Amino acid sequence: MKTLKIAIQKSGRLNEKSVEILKNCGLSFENYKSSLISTVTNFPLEILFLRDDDIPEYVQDGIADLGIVGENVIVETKAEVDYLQKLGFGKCTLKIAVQATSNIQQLEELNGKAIATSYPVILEKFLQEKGIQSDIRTISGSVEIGPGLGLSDAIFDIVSTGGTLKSNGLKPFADVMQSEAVLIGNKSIADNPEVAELLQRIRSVLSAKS
Ligand code: PRT
Ligand code: ZN
Repeated sequence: MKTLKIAIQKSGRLNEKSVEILKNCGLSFENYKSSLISTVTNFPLEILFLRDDDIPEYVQDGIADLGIVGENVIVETKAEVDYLQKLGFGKCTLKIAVQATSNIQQLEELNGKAIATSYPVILEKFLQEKGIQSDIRTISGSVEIGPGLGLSDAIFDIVSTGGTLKSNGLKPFADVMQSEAVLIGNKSIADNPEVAELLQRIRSVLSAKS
């Protein structure tokens, strides 16, 4: 029997809930400490602890068979993987935001404007669909400070409570994408009986919760 591998986030917003759902499936393993791989003692499964950004590609390339990651990261990395199950945590919305004092009203007003983001692929697809041409500035983090410093006219980022936007003098302008954590699989593992067993356990954990 082949030992499956599942990639989950090493640390960050999705780690705790990812570990929790696997434990609730009856799997015994140690959470990430310093080893990047943990062996499940009562199921043919190894857990790989990775940066979330790397998870879709690892699953696409078959280095991991399964993964738990935010939909936003899957779309942004353009990875070709199967979406097996939405997991109900890590919920957020990717939004375009502008300065709270801005009187911008229509999407068309973003034509020619600079938008700072860490998610250029998702943003570009949205703007293209709307026929808008903006100057997308890709930066790796803290995009919220851009407008205040005059670096960009708007930002495109993940929002959950909206507190970060507010404390940086920004307001939401347009919702682009909803996201939550999902279980993804490599394209070639659909018929694997252990995957089917794990998926069934995850689904019963989720339905017991709702
Ligand atoms: O180290 P690694 O690369 O693995 O982690 P990371 O720092 O890239 O990601 P992490 O742990 O911050 O987020 C992992 C995933 O959680 C994201 O890809 C989303 O799918 C999901 N998620 C859910 C969020 C949020 N909610 C969220 N609020 N990711 C980020 N945020 C940020 C947001 O951008 C803002 O800056 O949290 C800040 C607070 O948000 P507010 O609106 O509540 O103020
Ligand atoms: Zn990341």
